[in-house]
Parts: sequence; C-alpha cells; structure tokens
Amino acid sequence: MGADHLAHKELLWKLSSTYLPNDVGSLQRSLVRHVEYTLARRRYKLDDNTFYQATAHSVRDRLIERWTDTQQYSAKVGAKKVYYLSLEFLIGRSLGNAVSNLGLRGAYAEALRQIGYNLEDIMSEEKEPALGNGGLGRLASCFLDTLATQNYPAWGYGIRYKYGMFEQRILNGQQVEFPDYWLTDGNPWEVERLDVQYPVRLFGHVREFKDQEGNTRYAWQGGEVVMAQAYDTPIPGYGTYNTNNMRLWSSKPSHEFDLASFNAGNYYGAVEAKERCESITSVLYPNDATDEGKRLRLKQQYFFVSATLQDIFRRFKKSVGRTATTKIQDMPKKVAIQLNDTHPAIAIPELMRLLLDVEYLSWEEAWEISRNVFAYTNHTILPEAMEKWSVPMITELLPRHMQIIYEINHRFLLEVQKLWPNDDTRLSAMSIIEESTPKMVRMSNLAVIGSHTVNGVAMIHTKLLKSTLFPDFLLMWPEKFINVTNGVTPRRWLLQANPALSSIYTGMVGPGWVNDLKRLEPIKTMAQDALFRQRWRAAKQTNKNAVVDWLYKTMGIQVNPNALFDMQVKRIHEYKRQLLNVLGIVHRYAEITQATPEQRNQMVPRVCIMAGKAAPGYVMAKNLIMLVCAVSEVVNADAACRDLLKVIFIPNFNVSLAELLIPASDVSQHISTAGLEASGTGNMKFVMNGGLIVGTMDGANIEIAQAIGEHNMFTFGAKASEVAAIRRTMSHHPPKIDPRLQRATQMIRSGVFGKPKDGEYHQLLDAIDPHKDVYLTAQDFPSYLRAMDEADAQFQLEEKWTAKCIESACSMWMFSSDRTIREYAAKIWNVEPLPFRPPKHQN
Ligand code: GPU
Repeated sequence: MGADHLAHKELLWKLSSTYLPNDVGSLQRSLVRHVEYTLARRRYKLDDNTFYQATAHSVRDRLIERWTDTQQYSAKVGAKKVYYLSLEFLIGRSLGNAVSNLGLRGAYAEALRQIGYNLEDIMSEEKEPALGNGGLGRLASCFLDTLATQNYPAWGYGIRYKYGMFEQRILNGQQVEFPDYWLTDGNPWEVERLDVQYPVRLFGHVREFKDQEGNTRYAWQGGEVVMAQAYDTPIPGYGTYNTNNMRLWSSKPSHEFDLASFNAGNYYGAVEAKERCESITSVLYPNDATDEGKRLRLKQQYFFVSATLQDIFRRFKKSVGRTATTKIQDMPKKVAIQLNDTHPAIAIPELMRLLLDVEYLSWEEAWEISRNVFAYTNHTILPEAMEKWSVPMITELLPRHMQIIYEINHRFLLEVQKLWPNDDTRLSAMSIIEESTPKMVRMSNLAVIGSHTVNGVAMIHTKLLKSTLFPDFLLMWPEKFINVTNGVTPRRWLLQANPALSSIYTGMVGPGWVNDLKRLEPIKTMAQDALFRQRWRAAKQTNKNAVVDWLYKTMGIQVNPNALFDMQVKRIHEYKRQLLNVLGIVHRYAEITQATPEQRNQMVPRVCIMAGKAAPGYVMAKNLIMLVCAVSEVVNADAACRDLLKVIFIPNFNVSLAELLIPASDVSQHISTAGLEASGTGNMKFVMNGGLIVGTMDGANIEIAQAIGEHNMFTFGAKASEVAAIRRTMSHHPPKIDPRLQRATQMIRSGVFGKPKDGEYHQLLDAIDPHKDVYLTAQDFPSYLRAMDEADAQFQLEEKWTAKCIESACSMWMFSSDRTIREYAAKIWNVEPLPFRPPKHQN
C-alpha cells in the first residue's frame, strides 16, 4: 500500500467520520438544504407535503450514518446474523418512528415550529406503506423494531410490492377495493441498491451429468431469467446506534432476456414478456390466513427466496473468505433463517439446490447445513390456510426444486418406515406429497421436515399445533416443537401512539420503561390512588376526544365522548366472529327501542366501532361489512338511540388508524371461536393502552388473562376443549335458540336494515343455524351478552373500572416483542446482541 493511498484513506476518514449535528439550528439548515437541493424547490410558499419530504430526507441522513456504521461493524466482527424472511412487512409510517427512536422528536418539533410547521401535521402527510395483510405482517415489523432496539444483528427480507394492500372504500354500504399505489410521491425511506441485483430463473429444465469424481450432478438450465433489484430501508433501534436493514426485492427484466426475445424479431411479444417480469412483484395478495394457490403467488415466493438466499450466501461466503478457519459447513454458526409461516418455505429446497448444484456438496452434508439454518413459525391451524402447490405447477415453474422435494420426501419417508413399519396411514399423513389429483406439495410438512425448530405463537396455539396439525411429527421429534408467544413493540404502540399515557409512565418511573416494560409493574399499586386514577382517566379522555374529533372531521359523525368506546378492529373473517358483535349490537338496539325513558336512563351509552378489510373474493366477509353499514345507518338515524348507541364502520383500517383508535378504547373485542385465533396481537395493544377485553379463551387472550388477572377480563364462550364435542352434537341435537338471538335475526331477516337483492343477510344468518353453526356463534351468543352486560355494569363503577385498567396495562410486560425476541434469540437462533458504539461522536 503506497503512502499516497494511506494519506487518501486518512483524509477520507476525517471527512466522513463525524456524525451530523442535531441542534435545532442544524436541523433547520438541513431541512432547508433538502428543500432547495434534494427537492429543488424555492424557499417560500411550501406546503406540508414538501416539508414532510424535506424532514424525511433530513432524518434519513441521520439514519444512514448509523446504518452504514452498524452494518460495517457487524461485518467486521463476523457475528452470526438472523434473517427474518417474510412475504409481508406492515411497517406503517416511518417518520414518527424514526425521530422517536433517534431521540430527536423534540428537536425536530422545535425546529419545525420555529419556521411555522407542526411536526404532527407533517407526519400525517406520509403515505403509509401497507405491504402486509394483518397480524402476521405487523408482527414482522414489531420484530424488526425490537431486533434493532436490542442490538441484534438481523435483517428483514421481503418484497417491495408496487401495490400494497388495497384501499378500502365504502360505496353504497359495500366494500369496494381501489389500488394502493403507495409510491406516487416516491419513498424517502428506501435506498435503491443498483449494485445489488441477482438473476432469478423460472421454468427451464434439469440436465443430468457426471462430475470429475463420477458423481451424478444436476444443473437447472434454460427457461426465463428475471432480475431481483434490492431496495434497503434502515430500521433504527430505540435509544441505540444500532440500525438494521430491511431489504425488499423488486423484479425487473434482465438484459439476456431482452436480447433473446428482441432478436427473435417478436417485438410485441418481447415487450409483453418484459411486463410479465415486472408483474412478479406488482401486487400483495390480499388474503389473510387463506390460501389461493395462484401461480403468480408461487412465482413471487420463489423470486423472493432465490434473491434472498443468493444475497445471504454471498455475504456468508465473503465472511468465510475473511477468516481462513470458517468453511461452508459453518453456515449454521453464522446464519439463522426464520421462515414467517410457510410463505417462504420454498427456501428449503432452494438452499439444498445451491449447496448441491453450485457448491457440489453431498446430499448428507447439504441437508445437515440446511436443517440447522432454518426454523419455521406457524401462524394458524385453519385448514383453509395450509399452503399447497400442485406438483404439475411446481414441476413446470421450478423443475429442479420438484426433484429435490421428492428426494427430501423419499429419504424422510424411509425414516418414518423405520420407526413405524407398515403404517401406511401415518406415512401418507406425514408425506410432503398429498396423493390427490393432481398431487399436491404440502408446504407445512416440508417446513417441519426442513427446520430444526418449529414454533407456535401462543401457548394454546402451540398445544393445538402439536395435537392436531403435527401429532406424528411430534412423536418423531418431540424437542422440535416449542412455543414463543407473540408480542408487540411498546415503541410504536405506546410511546408513539399514546403520548398522554406515555408521559404519565415516564413521570412515574422515568423513560426506561420504553425498552423495559417490566418497569411499569410498580405503577399497579397506584390503582389505589384516587388522584392517579383521575390523571389516568384524563389521559384516556384525551385519546377519546382525538377520536371524537377525527370522526366528526372525516366522517361527519358526532359521538358522545363519555360513552363506552367499544372497538373490534381487525381483518374480517368468519372465525373472528364480527357477526357475533353485530348481532349483539342489533340486540342492544332492540332493547333501546323497547325501553321506557326510565330504563333508557339506566343504560350505558356505547360507541361501537368496527373496522377491517375483507379479502376481495371472500363473499361472507363482504356481506358482513354490508350488514354492519346497514345497521349503522338505521341505528345512527334513530332518535331513540341518540346518545345511547352509535355504530360506526371506519373504512380502510390500517396501522395509522390503529394508532389513533387503540389508545381511545374502553373495551375491545377479541371474540374468535376458541381454538381458531392463533394468538392475536391487537388484544395486547389494547390492554397496554389501558383498555379492557371482551374475549373468548383463545390465542393470547388466555395468557393475557393470566398476566392481568381473570377478574380484569370479560371472558365468555365455549372453551377450545369443548368445541369439537359441541359441533358433533349440534347436527342431531340442535340447541334451542336464545330468544334474544331469535329476535335479532328476525329483525335482520325481516328487513329492518334493508333487503339487499341477493339475500346477503340470509346467507350470513343461515351459517349460524343451530344445526351447522360451525363457528359457534349462536352457541356463544348468551354468554357473549352476559359478558357485555358485565362490561356495562363495571364501566359505571368509574373508580373501580380505572383501577382495573391501571392494573392490567401495567402487567403487560411479557407481551412486549422485546420478551418475544429474547426467546427467539435464546431458544431458536443462538445469537447475541452486538451493540455498536460510534468511535467519535460530537453531540
Ligand atoms: N395470521 Br397464517 C395472519 O395475519 N395472516 C396469515 O396469513 C396467518 C396468520 C395471524 C394470525 O391469524 C393471528 O392470530 C396471529 O396473531 C398473527 O398471525 C401473528 O402471529
């Protein structure tokens, strides 16, 4: 190395090694610089949107410093990394999260205020990226926040959909889907890495040949090659320099591809083919916990997995190059890959292919590595959600993978036969291949066989997973199955969403609770303090007032701010039983209209808020939305209800709306048929924000009840252990219908809420006929009403109610994703935190 070179290096280091200043004046200069030079706008007459863009760029500069330093540091150390592979990341807005995690919220607010802007207004200019459906995608984003906050070297990998989750509008009382083109204003949070692109092959054929040692080898050739383009988004931790990376892939045509088709003289055909390439990452499939089995979806999955594994492999091999002692067999010491449900499970045969066909390892060596790299999280036991791909489809699209899957299965079934000779029933249940016409590949079996650990997401879910979904696998590998109960990040769901409550917490115990939720526990005793209860109620009222104002401003609806705010906000699904909620509302409406004025005076006023999207092809879910809207119209217009009952369906539920609504709830509903909601995560957010739950003994509700005390939850309904027997008996001994349910359904059927022409309401109600009440809606109705009445009664005891809320909210530490991720790190990934401390820092 020459002296010149060293001098240049030193100068470069000097020029770049200080962090940007964060005093108010410097922030202002950075904002104005971005307005002038990044956005190329004049300095006067700027709208909020321009200032949003400028603020985002200014914050991004500060993220980038920490991000590149963190990445460089972890590469230097050669630490083991976690890769969280997910087809969905429901990140929500970034600006508020970034300034808060950087500790710069106050400084930016002040910098903006002095030049005539309001940070909150600026923040609401951000278009929310909705690259996920619901709980599964949001969980992935909570995990990324915690991984960064706890200094774990971890990357998220996913797809940069051009169109995210559709925008839901309600037109004529029905859901209508509109495309969500979220990139119209560009995306200041991402960096396009033009130097990170990988070819991804589809279709083609497999060539068999002998290598030098005479072993039979396979090469996948021909077909089409698409390019995967990386886009990186920094994920800042809270109160740490560590900033992780979320890498999302976008598809584009490859040059080879272009030339071949154009040279063939088929201009139109070639352009169409180009469009087809880009279409791979164009749209998020809007199905939540249901599988559509569409070909383009398999292409998406493979495209994403192939690019991701090439990237992980390249990084790993670079690190092998750095230390002479590491070899490819050490991959599991450096790489942990978590499969977020089976959506990325094609990664298992893909890694096998790389190890066999590219690295020339033996099958045994490759399998050993692969199995020690992958772990799989299951998020549902609903049969309709189990991913299956037809053998002919995989054979056409991914011929080599089909071979590898068959080989994995063959070797696996030999093991099964050794354990259980002549047990064909067990063999066919455990096989990756379902012997149907056409044959199907069961992705969940592949994921279990190819992973070292399989986890469920709440205690009851893991139990059911073991007993109903994978009982044979459990016998074979009892230690493979573990539980890791879900959690949510207190940064977004408390600190950002609920400043009123957060400042109470910080005032009581200091700011440390934000990444150590256990510190809230001592506040429980304050439930006995009348003055504290009053402050608590004031915070809740602030949040309720914000919703009242929002409802009036955006929907023109006036509601009573003192009413009990009751919310059910989540994807619309039969198993989540929004229908039970609506029937309860109709019952309440009937009670109000039939009550005397004196009786009305005794009733507790309620605002019933529902929100959530229905998959576009899910008829029952769409009918449900129709019914809610119709009920809302009639009830809200009825003078008898006035202040006593309002029913509101809020369109286009998303992360930002959740941040507004959740802190304002008194009661929220998590009322799935027992055994069917794997965990639920909304339930955790509501209780953390000082709301109480009306819920079934399902998913994480059970563990929440344990943590906060059962007396603090309004539980009802059949237990999971009773469901099967109830279903069995109902066909020949249908239970008597509760007269109140009879009245409610009669009102709906008779047209009190209109008569849609295709009999949509009849369809909904026929499904709860006591003979075939699959989701036990009629069955659970009486106990549901009892729980609701109990909530009403308790709500009137204001002081006691507040005490319940305080006790509950301050007992929620175990539902922080910080606890969840520590468990993943210890039990599954075997990774350690790697805090990065900057060598030089001038603030
Ligand atoms: N979940 Br599978 C989804 O949101 N989407 C899916 O495709 C599948 C599961 C949810 C579960 O329904 C919910 O109970 C759970 O809390 C969440 O995943 C995160 O584990």
